[in-house]
Amino acid sequence: FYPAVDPGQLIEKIETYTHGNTVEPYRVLVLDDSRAQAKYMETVLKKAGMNAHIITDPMEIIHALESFSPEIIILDMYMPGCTGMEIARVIRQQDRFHSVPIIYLSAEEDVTKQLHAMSLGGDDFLTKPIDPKHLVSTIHNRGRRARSLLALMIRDSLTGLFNHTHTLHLLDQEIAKCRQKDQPLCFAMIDIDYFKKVNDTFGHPIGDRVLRSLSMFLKQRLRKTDHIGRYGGEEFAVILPDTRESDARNVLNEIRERFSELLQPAGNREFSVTFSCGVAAWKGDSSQALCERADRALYRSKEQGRNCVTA
Ligand code: GH3
Ligand code: MG
Ligand code: MG
Ligand code: MG
Repeated sequence: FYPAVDPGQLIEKIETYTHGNTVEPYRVLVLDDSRAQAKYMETVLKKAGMNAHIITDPMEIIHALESFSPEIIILDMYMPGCTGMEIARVIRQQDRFHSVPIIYLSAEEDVTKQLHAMSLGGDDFLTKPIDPKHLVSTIHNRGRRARSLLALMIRDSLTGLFNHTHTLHLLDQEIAKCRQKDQPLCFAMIDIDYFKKVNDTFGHPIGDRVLRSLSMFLKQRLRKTDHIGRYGGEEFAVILPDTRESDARNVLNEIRERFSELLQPAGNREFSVTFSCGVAAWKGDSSQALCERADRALYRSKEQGRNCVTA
């Protein structure tokens, strides 16, 4: 039997601020075979401002991982037909959920058993009956760490842009959206011209600064809904959702022209840098095919003498 939730008892609503925005509610998946327990957890978590998804059947776990994409998972230890530890093993088998925090929740008081459960893929062990404050604060702490780790993992450290892997992940996501909404999408590849010469002439640190300068430039001039990634060394990728090919070409051409006018400082000297760009519109095909078309367009820009945008 579970007590009614007293909001006053709960930890104050989670309002962590970063960049002036309220942090998105944590997506918490709860698996407990007891419907009453599951409902109670749902109430507690929702009152704490979290996005809770409750399942009572262990068989639903795979589907829930896929459709809900949890950031934190809470598992009951004993369920009919399986244990929380077995479920944890299934979760850990998926690359994407390899380090998602897993919190066990059980009436189990035997510390040896608790520690054994932890050794099998769990991060915390909370005992029933749950103390709402303890639960919410555990989720909050685990969630914050998981998010900051994830934020580091998806970024390139030199430029702060998305890294190669995450850029491709975003591209797949955007393509999936386009399939549903029947919207256009463009993908652009950018490669700095004669960048080796910049390094050779002015040194590697100046070269690094040029990479950061182009990153900032792209961030400032593209929309918030566009995604910018560092695809490789001096190559960048831009995903432009809801954009037609002619618009993408115009935007990137404008950026190309402005960037080429920018003076890059090097001690008491100044120099300028250009880039070439290839644009491709999504044609209902795979992200791989789209990338290949953008790459070929980029190659044509290089062939045509560089400092231009080709679609
Ligand atoms: P092209 O116009 O044909 O693209 O010529 P390029 O010189 O730009 O192309 P190339 O592929 O020959 O050289 C790329 C250079 O980019 C070589 C490499 O040292 C440099 N580079 C790659 N990553 C970094 C980095 O993180 N920092 C710096 N400073 N240079 C980098
Ligand atoms: Mg149970
Ligand atoms: Mg290159
Ligand atoms: Mg280059």
